[in-house]
Amino acid sequence: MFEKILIANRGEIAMRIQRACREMGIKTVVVHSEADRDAKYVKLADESVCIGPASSAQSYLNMPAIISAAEVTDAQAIHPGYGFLAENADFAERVEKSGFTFIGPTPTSIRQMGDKVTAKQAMIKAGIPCVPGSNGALNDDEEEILSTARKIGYPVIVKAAGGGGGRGMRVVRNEESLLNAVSMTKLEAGKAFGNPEVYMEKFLENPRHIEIQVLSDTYGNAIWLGERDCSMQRRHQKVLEEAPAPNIPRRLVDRIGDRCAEACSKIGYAGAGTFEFLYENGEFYFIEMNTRIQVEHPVSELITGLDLIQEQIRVAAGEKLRYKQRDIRLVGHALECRINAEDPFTFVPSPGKITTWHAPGGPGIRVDSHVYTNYVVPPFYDSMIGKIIAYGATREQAIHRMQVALSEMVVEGIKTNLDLHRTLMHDPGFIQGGTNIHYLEQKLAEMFPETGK
Ligand code: MV4
Repeated sequence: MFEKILIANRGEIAMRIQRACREMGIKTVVVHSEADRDAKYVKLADESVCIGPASSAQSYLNMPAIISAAEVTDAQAIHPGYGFLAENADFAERVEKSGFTFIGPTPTSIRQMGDKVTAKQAMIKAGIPCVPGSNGALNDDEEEILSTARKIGYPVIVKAAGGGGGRGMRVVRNEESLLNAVSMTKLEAGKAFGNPEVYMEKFLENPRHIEIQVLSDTYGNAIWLGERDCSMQRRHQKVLEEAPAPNIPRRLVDRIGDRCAEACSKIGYAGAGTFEFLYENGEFYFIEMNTRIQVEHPVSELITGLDLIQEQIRVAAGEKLRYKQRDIRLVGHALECRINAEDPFTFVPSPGKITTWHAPGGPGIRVDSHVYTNYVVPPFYDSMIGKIIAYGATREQAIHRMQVALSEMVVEGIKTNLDLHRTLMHDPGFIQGGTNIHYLEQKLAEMFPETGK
């Protein structure tokens, strides 16, 4: 096992990785920007290295600075967390070439999944159901593009191979607007991702976003750790996640989960990962695979009893998976509310000094956060300041526990989305379960018709 791991991230996930390491007796090095110098998790680490100014480009995205920090502190492995360099294949490659272990899948896997066209081709080959669409990237033949869309049937969606997470896509509802939409998406994709390739899919109007958590080792063993429902989102930012997904027949989820684990072995995937699906009318359709640990990983931890960060570290250290699929039992229900420092009406980030931070507790309540009273939320990074995760034997119990936790939680000095969560926990649609990806935006439009949000 590693003796020392460098954490190439900040905020709650830096704190989360540090806790996992300390429990395993692994020393930690935290790299930080000048803006994060005084954060408590930086002081809690065994060592810390300032790698640059506040701007992410010069600190958390600064590959040479991070690798130098690993060299000077004699760390053996680098955990990238999520965001920043977590899904950067070049970074993973440079980490490995410098003699360190990248805690995550191979650069080849990251690259394969980073290109949504090669990802989809790999999934089709591995027997994962995908959204009907073009066979690979579109070429320049206009007649062929038109006939592909005709075969799929309108509406279609044109997506950039280099996109993902909602970036670089266009819905096309009729043949008249298709060719222009394709050229526009190509042009934008070339500029934004350095790759003008686009592909086409049937556009699903009202799907749910269901994802499967997987974990595999470097010996071809792979398991899946239940699903998460991440449909409650606004502008591609998840707000609330839960596991298991309510109101989906168990046999359907089990079947897709088994396929995902099988696919991991087939494609030689090693590490933690997430298969993203759209779920509509009783069918799952693969859209993307994430090759990182995700923000919402705690809900999977609570229903499986695993520590996903520790398992990532074990797999990266070359250990065999400690669990077979039959060892995995999904027990109970978990919800996660993301607490953001933001204006509750405009959703504009609200950085500044937290004058009161009172976190909830009690049975089944977990709070993953790096903040505290008098912490100053810097304006340079993501506005998420923590997560409340509630676990219960049933969904109903998890909701009740989350309601109580949200009523206890006090954050003063900055604006937050706590009231939105309090509203959602009593929302009839949410309580019934199984809302689609448009539900929250529609609800917000009804709540605040004048703001147009
Ligand atoms: C889609 C879709 C409908 N049909 N693909 C958005 C993020 C990226 N991961 C894929 N996305 C979508 N792809 C087809 N064929 C609708 C979305 C989508 C969406 C997906 C998941 C969660 C939130 C979303 C919000 C808007 C659109």
